[in-house]
Amino acid sequence: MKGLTFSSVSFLLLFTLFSQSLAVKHNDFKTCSQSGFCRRGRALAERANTTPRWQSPYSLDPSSISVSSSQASFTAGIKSSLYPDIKFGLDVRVQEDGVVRVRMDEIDGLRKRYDEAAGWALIAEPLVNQDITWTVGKKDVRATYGPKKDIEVVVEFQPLRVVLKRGGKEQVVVNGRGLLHMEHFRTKSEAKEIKEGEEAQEPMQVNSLAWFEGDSEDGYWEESFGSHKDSKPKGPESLSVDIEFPNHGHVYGIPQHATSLSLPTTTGDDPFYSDPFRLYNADVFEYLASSPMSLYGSIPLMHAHSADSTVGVFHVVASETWIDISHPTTKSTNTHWISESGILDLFLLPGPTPEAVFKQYATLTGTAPLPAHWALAYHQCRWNYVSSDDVRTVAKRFDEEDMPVDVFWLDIEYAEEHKYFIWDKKTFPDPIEMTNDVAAVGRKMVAIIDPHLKRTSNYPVYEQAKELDVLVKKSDNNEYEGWCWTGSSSWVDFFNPASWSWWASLFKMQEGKTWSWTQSTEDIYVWNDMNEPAIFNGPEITMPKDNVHYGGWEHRDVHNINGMLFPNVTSQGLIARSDPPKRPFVLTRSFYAGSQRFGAMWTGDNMGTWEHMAVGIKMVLANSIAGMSFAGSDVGGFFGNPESEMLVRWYQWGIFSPFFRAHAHIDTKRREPYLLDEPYKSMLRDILRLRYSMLPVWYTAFRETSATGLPVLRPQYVMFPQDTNGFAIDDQFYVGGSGLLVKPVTSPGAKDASVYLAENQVYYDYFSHKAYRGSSKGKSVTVPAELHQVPVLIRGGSVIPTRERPRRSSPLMKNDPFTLRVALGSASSARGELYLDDGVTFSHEKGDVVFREFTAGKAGKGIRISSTDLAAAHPGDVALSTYDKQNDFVKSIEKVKVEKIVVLGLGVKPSSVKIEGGEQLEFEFVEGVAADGKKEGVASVLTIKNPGVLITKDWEIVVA
Ligand code: NBV
Repeated sequence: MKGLTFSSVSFLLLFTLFSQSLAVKHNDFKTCSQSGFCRRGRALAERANTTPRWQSPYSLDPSSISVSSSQASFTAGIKSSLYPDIKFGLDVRVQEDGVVRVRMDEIDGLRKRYDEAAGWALIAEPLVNQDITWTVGKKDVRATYGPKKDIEVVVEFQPLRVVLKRGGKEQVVVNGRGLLHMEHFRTKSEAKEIKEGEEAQEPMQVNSLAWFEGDSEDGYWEESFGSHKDSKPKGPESLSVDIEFPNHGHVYGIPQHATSLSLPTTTGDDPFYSDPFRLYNADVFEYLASSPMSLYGSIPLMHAHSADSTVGVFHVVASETWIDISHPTTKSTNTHWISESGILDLFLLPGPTPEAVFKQYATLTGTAPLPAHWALAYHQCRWNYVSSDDVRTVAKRFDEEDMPVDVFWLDIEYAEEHKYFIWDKKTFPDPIEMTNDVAAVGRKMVAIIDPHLKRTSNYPVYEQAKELDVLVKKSDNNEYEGWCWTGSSSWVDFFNPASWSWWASLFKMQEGKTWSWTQSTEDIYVWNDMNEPAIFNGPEITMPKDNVHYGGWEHRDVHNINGMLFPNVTSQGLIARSDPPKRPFVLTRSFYAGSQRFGAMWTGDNMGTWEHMAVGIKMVLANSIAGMSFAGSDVGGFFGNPESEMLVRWYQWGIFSPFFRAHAHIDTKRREPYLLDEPYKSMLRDILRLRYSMLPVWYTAFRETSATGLPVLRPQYVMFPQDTNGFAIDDQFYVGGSGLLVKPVTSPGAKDASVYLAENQVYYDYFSHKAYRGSSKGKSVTVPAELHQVPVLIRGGSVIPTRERPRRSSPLMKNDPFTLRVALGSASSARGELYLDDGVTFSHEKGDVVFREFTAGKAGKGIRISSTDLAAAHPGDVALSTYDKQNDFVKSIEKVKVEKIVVLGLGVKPSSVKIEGGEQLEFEFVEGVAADGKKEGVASVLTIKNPGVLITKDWEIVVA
C-alpha cells in the first residue's frame, strides 16, 4: 500500500471531525416531541382520544358535488367548521384497477401547497375507471364496483369520512377518528387575531379552535434544533390524517426502518417504540437495530393484512412524515399520518390479496426493470481499494483462490480531492487499463459519485453547474453551501430540468476532455451515496428545510424525493453513453416510492453485529414489499471487524439477498473472503459458488418482478396469506416463485435451525435431500445448520434450474450447461421456470429471450418431465409480444445442454428412462422417501446424467 496522499490526509482530518461530532448519534435526530408539526399532530390525537364527543370539524358540502361528465370521478368542497372562510377541495376517483385516489387541497389559499410528489413517484397519470357511477345521496356519495361488484367506496358528508368496503366489510377508513387536519396557510397577524379572540372563550369548549388545534401556536413560525434555525417562511402547513384498518391485525411496509416486518405499536409502553415511525431521509450514523427512527429512504406505502384480506394505502407525500401505529384489538390497526407539508394524495389499494396489492402498486409506480445479469452476481467493495494496483491484486487473489466475483467497487478515495469523475492520478494513474484488466474476464467496476460538488474553480463539474444555475439555493436565493467529504460544497438541484441532460452527458466518454469521464469505459458503473442528502453541518445531517429548489419549492416540501432524482438522472446518463444502449447499474442509498425504476438500494451503514445481520433480513423484506426488490445490506457489516463465524453466516444470508455486496468501513481490517483461515475460507468459496450456481433462479425471479411487481424475496404472509401463524415471521423467506425457502442463521453457535412450513407439502433439504413434511395447520421443522450449512429447502412441486460449473465471473457461464432439480410435490408433480437473455443490452425488450417452463407429472406408474416454451404463452407481457422462437439470443446459446436432471421423491425405482420417441438414458436411483408418502427421511434421488436435451428446445423425458 502506498503512503498517505494529500487527499487521504485531508479526508482523515475530516473524518475524525465527523465521527467526533457524531459520537452521540441519537441527539442528532429529532424525536417527535422536538418537531413542531409532529407534536401538534400527536397532541391532536391525544385530545381526540380523551374527548368523548370528539368529532372531525371537516365536512363535505353536498351542494358543491360535481360528478365528471364521464361519471368516473367527482369533486366537492370541504369545509372545517372551525375555519368557515377557508376552502378545501376534494377529488375522488376510482382507477381502472379499482384503486381509489382521494385528493384534498386548500383552494384559493394564501399560497400553494406542494402537489408534485405524484409527478415523481407515478409512472403515468392513472387511468380512471369509466364504468363507475357515483350515487349522490343525502348523507354520502357512493359507488360500487369490482368484478364481483363487492367493492364499495363511500364518502360520508358530515363528518367527512372515506370508507373502502369489500363484501360489506370496512377495509380502510379515512378520518374515522377525526384526526384529519390540513393546516391552511395563514399570516402571522391573522393567526394572532384568531388566537386572541379565542382566548376570550372557554379554552376547551367543544368546537372551539383551541379544542381542535390546541391553545398555543406551537412551532408555527420558527423552529430550532441544536444550533440550526428553520425560518419557516410559510408558517404552519402540516397535514394530519388517520387511516384505520378495522379488520386487519398486521401492517407492513413504510420502509425504511430497522424493525420487524410486521410493524409494532408506537403508542404503547415499549420504550423503543415511543415515537411514531418517521419518514425523513437521513444518514443516521451507527443506526439502532430496532427503532422507528428514519433512515436513508422513505416509501409511504403500507400493507394491511388479515387472513381474508390484504389492502394497501399509499400516501404520496414528500415532506417529513411521522406514522403512529396502534392496535385497538389484535384484529384491527389504527394509523395516524402526520406530514409537514403537501396535499393529501392518498391511494387506497383494495387488494384483496398481497399479489393484487403488488400489482396495484406497480401500476402506479412501475416495476424494477430487469437488471444486467452480472449485477446479480457477487460485488466486492470496501472503503477503499486504494490504487489501481490494489484492485488488480484483489482480482488476482480471487482468481488464485478460485472464488467467483463480478464487480470491484471504488469508494470516494479514487477521486482527486473527492471531486467525483476525476481520478486521483497518484493512486489511479491508469484507470482505463485497470478497468480493462478487470473486464478481461467479464468483470465490471463500480465507482462512487456523490451529489456534493466541491466549490472550487478547478472542478469543472461545479463550474458548469454554477454556470447553468442548477445549484440548490438558500432561503435568501443565494447558492447554498454546506460541508461534506469535499469540504465546502454545493448540491445540484435535480428538480431543475436544466440539470438533467447536462448531468447525463457527464457519463459519456468525451474526446478531448481532460476532466470528465474520459478516463472511463463502458465497464464502469455508478454508486450514488449520500443523496438524502447527507450534509455534515446541516440540521439532522441534511439540508436546511428552508432551502429553495426549482419552482420555488422549499426543501421541506420535497426532501424525501430529493434522493431519488440522483439515480434517476445517473441511470439515464449510463443508458445514453453507449450505442446500442446497455442496461445501467446504479446503487442508491436514498430512495422514495418509484425508485425501483432506477436501480438497486442497500441498507446503508450497518454494524458488524448479529443483531444487524438479523435486522438486515427484515429491512430487505420491507423494502421488497414496497417495490425495492433489488435490495441488500453490507455483507459483513459496514462498521467493525466481524469474527470468521459471523462473516460466514453473513455471506450465507448475502447469497440469498437480491443485491449481494460485501462492504466495509475504511477503519476495518481487510476481510475479502480469501483472507480467512481454513475452514472458513473454503466455506466462503462454497457459498459464493452456490450463489453463482443459482443465478438462473435469481434472474428468473427478477424477470417476474420486472413484469408483475411481485417481490423477489417473499415473506411468509405474501406466500401464505391465510396462514395467521406466518404473519409475524420475518426471518425466513422464499426466493421469487422458485420454491426455494431460506432461513439464514443469524446467531452464534447454531447447530440447527427451525424452519416454519405453512402447508401440507413435502420440502427437501437442498443439500442432503432430506424430506420434511409440512402441515396445513403449520408446523416447524428442525434442519441442520452447522456453520458450513445454510438452511435452504426446496418446496415440493418445484423445478430449480442451476449451472454448476465454477467460473471466475458470471459472463463466463454463458455457455455452461444446466442442472434441473425436479422436486416432486405431494401430488408427484412439479413445475419451474427459466428465463435467460443476453443480460446486457435491451434486446430482451424486443423478444430476444429464452423463457422455458419445466413440468413433471404422473404418467402411468412413472412420471413425464418436459420442457416447453413459455414466452409464447405470455401474450400479456409486452416484451414477449414480439417473441420469435428463432431469435438471436436463442441462436447464440442453441448448443447449451441440460447436463443433469435430479428427481427428488420418486416412489419406485424406474425401469427405464428415455427421451419421448427416442433413446434410453443412463440413470442412477438411490432409494428413499417418496414425495407422495408420509415418511420423513432422505428422499429417493433419481439422477439422469447427460440426457442430451437442449435448454432452448422442447423435449419430454419419460420415467417409467
Ligand atoms: O463513501 C464512504 C461511505 C461509504 O463507504 C458507505 O457505504 C456509505 O453508506 N459513505 C457512507 C460515507 C460516510 C460513512 C461514515
